[in-house]
Amino acid sequence: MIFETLPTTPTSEELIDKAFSRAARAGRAKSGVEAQQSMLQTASNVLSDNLQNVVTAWPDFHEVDPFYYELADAIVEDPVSDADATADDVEGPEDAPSGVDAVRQSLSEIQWASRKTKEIGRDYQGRLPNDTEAARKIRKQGFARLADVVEEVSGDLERVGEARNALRDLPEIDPDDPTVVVAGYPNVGKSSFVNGVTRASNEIAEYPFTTKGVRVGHFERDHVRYQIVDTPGLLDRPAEERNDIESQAVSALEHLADCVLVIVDPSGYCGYSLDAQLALRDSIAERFGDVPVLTVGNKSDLSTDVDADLFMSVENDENVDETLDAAVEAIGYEPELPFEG
Ligand SMILES: Nc1nc2c(ncn2[C@@H]2O[C@H](COP(=O)(O)OP(=O)(O)O)[C@@H](O)[C@H]2O)c(=O)[nH]1
Ligand SMILES: [Mg+2]
Repeated sequence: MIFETLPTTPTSEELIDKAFSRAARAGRAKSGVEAQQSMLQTASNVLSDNLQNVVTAWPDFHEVDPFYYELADAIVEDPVSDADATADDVEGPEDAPSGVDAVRQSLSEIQWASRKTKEIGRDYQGRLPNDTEAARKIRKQGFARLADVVEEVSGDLERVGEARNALRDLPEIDPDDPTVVVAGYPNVGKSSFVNGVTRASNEIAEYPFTTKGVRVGHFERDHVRYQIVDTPGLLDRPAEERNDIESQAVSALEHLADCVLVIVDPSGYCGYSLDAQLALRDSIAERFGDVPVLTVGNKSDLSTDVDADLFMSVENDENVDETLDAAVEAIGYEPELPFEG
């Protein structure tokens, strides 16, 4: 997973502490003006390198799969408008970037700070006089400038750190693997179905970005690994009831899905009218465009009174594998064989 390897982002205080304590150690190894020179060089190198490392740890968002891009955009919290606002902060909240754009902007600020700390180091080294006391004074001024620059991006480091924490907890999902997305109103049997077909592999991972968490599991057919995604809180009610983050997560699912199974419960035991369930099915079919959408009537042990593509009873393990087969067939995935062609 692309965000899994993102290292912890240091805070501005951690960076400054690290740089100045390394500088002090470097200074102790020398004496006179040379000690001051060495301190400036060490502090500026440590800051510049560590700031640069924060930036280069991130993937280029232009090359990130659209599924992950949308997801990252949904997960990354928008900056709180007045969190690090200062008197000369003229940007209104309506101009402030959100989601991935906010992270990208923060990364470019951190990039700026990396260049700036290098520059300051060179600049102050060039200004060191031959007198030790005078040199110490200049070195201190240099340190103050370095600390100012790092503090200026403290909000950016924080934002990038929060984004990293949110993103690295995403479970393994491969946007290139063929994927079945399971939709339908609550209590129709989505989780029972997903649990049933992935039980053997026992690999369900929660996606922690809605209150309920999207769950991702896997199954195999003809040596091909398929992903199956349960979507509580997302594709389980009308679109107009979704908040912004949820709508965006649905956009991410559109990039991911190769087949959507809309589970309906004609028995009505789920507590939702069949009309409402079919309306949800229609809106999903429209939203997912070219992706095949199959209507699956579950709880066939209770009722089959609906116009569906398939019927199953997860409870009685009837037609469950066949339903999965139908999804696999609808996907029609042809693995690329490297020795063909
Ligand atoms: N009678 C019957 N009950 C089922 C069937 N499948 C699931 N259920 C029950 O329906 C309820 C809701 O199932 P669940 O999987 O949690 O639904 P979800 O909210 O769509 O994930 C549970 O009590 C299940 O035991 C079925 O085929 N027949
Ligand atoms: Mg469920």
